[in-house]
Amino acid sequence: MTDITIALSKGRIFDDTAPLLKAAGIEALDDPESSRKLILATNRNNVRLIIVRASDVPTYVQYGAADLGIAGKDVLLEHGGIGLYQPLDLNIARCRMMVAAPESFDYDSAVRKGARLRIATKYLQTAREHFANKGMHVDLIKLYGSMELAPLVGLADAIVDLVSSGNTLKANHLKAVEEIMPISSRLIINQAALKLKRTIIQPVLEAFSQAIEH
Ligand code: PRT
Ligand code: MG
Repeated sequence: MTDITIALSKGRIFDDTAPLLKAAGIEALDDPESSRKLILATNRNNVRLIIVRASDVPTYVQYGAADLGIAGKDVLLEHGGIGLYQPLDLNIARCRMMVAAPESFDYDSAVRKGARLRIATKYLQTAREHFANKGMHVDLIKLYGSMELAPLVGLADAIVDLVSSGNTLKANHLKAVEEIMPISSRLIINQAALKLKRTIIQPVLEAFSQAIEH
């Protein structure tokens, strides 16, 4: 069997990956924004795309349900990367993982005083490691989205979330108080698939590598 399946999420990752796929000679026959199909055929009869939630991409690739995938570093850190080969930073869907708090909150002084902060986030692993490295004791509250709301209604003192333009923070009277790390998306490959399907995967890898903007 020499077919390959590539797992992608729609939205910014699909949009930023389409030019890279095109450079590798791969074009989807349907637009995932308008089509309800979860399996998209491409112009190449040996390549198909599957559309999954961004945070599910590593799972599909880990178990070999997809051979390749594109996932944010934020998602990969939470997943742990088991069974995945991560050969390329694609430098797409870039943003920053930040700690943010209400404009009126004096985060630096709370940290200096050793206050025990409540932090809401969907990125538990990343947040746990960040605050442990700072020697801070925090209570982490797991959320699945709209983290910006949590400090506004007293659920948390601060949040750990992704920021790109900063407009969402501003609209909710929050400010970034600490940068945790820059984030971009990576190509991930199932380790067994790379060995078994190298003749199809290797040219895709090379085309992506040529097409990446540095
Ligand atoms: O949306 P869904 O719940 O399905 O999943 P998702 O949010 O994980 O997926 P998606 O497609 O929104 O994001 C996919 C990947 O894009 C993420 O895993 C990141 O690696 C990357 N990315 C880049 C971002 C952003 N920029 C980003 N700004 N992901 C999310 N955001 C959100 C952020 O969480 C915040 O709520 O956008 C908001 C802030 O944006 P600004 O521009 O107002 O600062
Ligand atoms: Mg989203």
